[in-house]
Amino acid sequence: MSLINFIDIKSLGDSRGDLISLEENGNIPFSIKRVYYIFNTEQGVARGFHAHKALRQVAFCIAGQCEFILDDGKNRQTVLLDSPTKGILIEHMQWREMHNFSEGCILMVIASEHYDESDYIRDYEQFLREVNQ
Ligand code: T46
Repeated sequence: MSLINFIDIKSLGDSRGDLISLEENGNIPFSIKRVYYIFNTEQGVARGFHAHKALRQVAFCIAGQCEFILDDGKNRQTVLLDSPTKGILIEHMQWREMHNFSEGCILMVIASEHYDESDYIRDYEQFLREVNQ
């Protein structure tokens, strides 16, 4: 079973350029509580290395590209995010890592919940225990 669920967004572009619209419970499959973006990532830096107990998210590279690793405790898959029209759905209890950020990468994330540090599992062994129980 693939861990990678792409969210393909149709651009509403015309001869003037492109336009992407994101709507909760529409092309984003949950109610949106938060949006954040990651930029100015130094070359060679990797981020993530955690799972969330409940949070669901959709991630897009709206500029540049980066690689996501998703891991459900049994399988691990890598995907390249390289288009503002191509998002991935990151479900709860999926370990994620982000690698190989290009220069100028802007990673935008749409989240189903407000920020809550207690929702994070930042230890991989703890994640394996919880996801496999
Ligand atoms: C995720 C991946 C894709 C906040 O205060 N509010 C926020 O909404 C967020 C997202 C972070 N923070 C604080 C917590 C840390 O002190 O910002 C700092 C950096 O966060 P973190 O180290 O968790 O960043 P990443 O890039 O490892 O992970 C982030 C998200 O936290 C996470 O939910 O799924 O991007």
